[in-house]
This record gives sequence, structure tokens and C-alpha cells, in this order.
Amino acid sequence: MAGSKYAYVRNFELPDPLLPGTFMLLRLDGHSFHRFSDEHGFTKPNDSRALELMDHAAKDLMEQYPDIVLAFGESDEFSFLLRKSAALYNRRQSKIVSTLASLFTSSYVFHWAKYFPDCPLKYPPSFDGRLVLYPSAREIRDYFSWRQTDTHINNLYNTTFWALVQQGGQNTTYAHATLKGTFSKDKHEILFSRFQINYNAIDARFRKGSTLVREELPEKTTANDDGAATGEPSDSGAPAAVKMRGRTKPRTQVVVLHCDIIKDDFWDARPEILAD
Ligand SMILES: Nc1nc2c(ncn2[C@@H]2O[C@H](COP(=O)(O)OP(=O)(O)OP(=O)(O)O)[C@@H](O)[C@H]2O)c(=O)[nH]1
Ligand SMILES: [Mg+2]
Repeated sequence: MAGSKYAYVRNFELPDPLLPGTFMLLRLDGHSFHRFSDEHGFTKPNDSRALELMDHAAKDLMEQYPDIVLAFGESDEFSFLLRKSAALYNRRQSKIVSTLASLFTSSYVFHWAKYFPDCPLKYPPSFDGRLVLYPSAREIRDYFSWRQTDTHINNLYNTTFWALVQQGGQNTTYAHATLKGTFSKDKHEILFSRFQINYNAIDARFRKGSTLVREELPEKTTANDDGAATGEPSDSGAPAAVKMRGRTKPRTQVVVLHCDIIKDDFWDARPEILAD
């Protein structure tokens, strides 16, 4: 089909394929959430409503994109791991990053009122996205350890900082000065001796972030005449079992955990996450 004389401009659109057979790691991060959290009155240091809303948007993404095998979120960011063999959008980088960032953002806005019933959105939030390729399981393990260590460092600092301000009556400048040069054990000590806070007893959501994985649902399906599963969707809205190429895939649902993902236990229990 002959194009118009203008159609040559299409030739300037360059392909941006991602290397095959590599893990894709997509990280989304709230744009200027320092301001957004202020304007919407997020509680300090952690706002459970805001964190649960982030989890909800991440869950929507995992339910829409089966190639996402793991997600980890803290503060205003979420990381998504896509399996090595993912063929999503022919592995076109901009298509993947822009579509997933867009769905996450619209989901965040879509569910906003459920989590902030008394606080209408003042302006539309946005999230940036970046995609990095990693060649092996080692980098993926280290990536998630990096993010969860960041969660720990930030949360310990913020928890101690806001205890000094909110309960200790220090102004923010003074609280920063109090914490300057302190080690982890010093912050634990300040929390415990001055404010009777046992850091390890703080909600695991704040200390460990949110980890989203797929878990198999207990068998609830009945076989019809040709052996195909006819399970009803569960209450959680998880998809029913699907018969593919002669075998029935187990029904799964996305669950939110607040657990350690640095040590081996989490990964040993879920070898499918790093499988091809
Ligand atoms: N009060 C409160 N603030 C939060 C919470 N979660 C995230 N934030 C805010 O969001 C910011 C996230 O950090 P960054 O992503 O580094 O900062 P940013 O302002 O979003 O800037 P860019 O990402 O570079 O656009 C934090 O510094 C906090 O100000 C929360 O639970 N409570
Ligand atoms: Mg941000």
C-alpha cells in the first residue's frame, strides 16, 4: 500500500528491542511524592493507606501481566520482575515501560478513594519508570536485597527521626543533628530508651516493605466430561484454572507478604521465580 508523501517520517521511529533471555526489572517511582504526600496529608513516617494503595496498584499489574513473577514495594516505589522468557510486546522497551507505568498510575488513581475516602485527590499523580536487564539470578537476588536494605535503612532513620520530633519535641533541624553520625544500634537504643519503642515490634509492612508473589489456590475445581477444569473465579477475583495444551494450570492468586527477601528461605521456597 502506497503511503502518503508524509509517511517517510515513520522511518525515524527506531526499534527498541530488549535483549532476549534476560531478566527484565521494571521500577516505578512516584514523581515528586515529597510534595504529593505533603499535600495529601500522608502520616509520618509511614502512611498505611498510601502503602496499601501502592500494593493494590501493583496487584492489578500482576493480575494483568502474567509475565510478572515478583514485585517489591516501599515508600513511593515498586519493582517488578518479569521472567527471562517473557515475550511481552515483543520485548519492546518503550511499549512495556510506558504501558505498565500508565496502568499502575491509573490504577492508583482508580482506587484512591477506597484508601483516602476523606481526602479527594488535589492533582493527578504520576510515576516514572525504568527498565533494566539483568543476565542472571545473582543480580536479581542482589537487586531485591538492595531495595529491601534501603527499606530498612530509611525506615529505621525515619522512625527515629519522627519519634524525636513528634514525641521528643525536637525541631526537624535538631532531630537531623541528633541522628548525624549514628549507627543502626544507636537508633535502636534511642527508640528504646527514650520512647520505649522496640523497633523489631513495629509493623512488618514498614520494616520489610511489600512483596507480591503468586500462590497456588487450594484445588477447588471440578472436572467436566472432557476433563477440563471448570472452577469458578474465587472471591479474590483470581482467574479460574485454564486448560492449556492438555494440562490444567493451577489457579493462582497474588498475595502480599511482608517478609525477608534477602536470606535464602524466601527464594528456596519459590524456585519458580528465578526459573526461565
Ligand atoms: N509522610 C509520608 N511520606 C511518604 C510516604 N511514602 C513516601 N513518602 C514521600 O515520598 C518521598 C519519596 O522519595 P523520593 O522518590 O526520593 O522523592 P520524590 O519527591 O518522589 O522525588 P522524585 O522521585 O525524584 O520525583 C519521600 O521522601 C517522602 O517524602 C509515607 O508513607 N508517608
Ligand atoms: Mg519519588
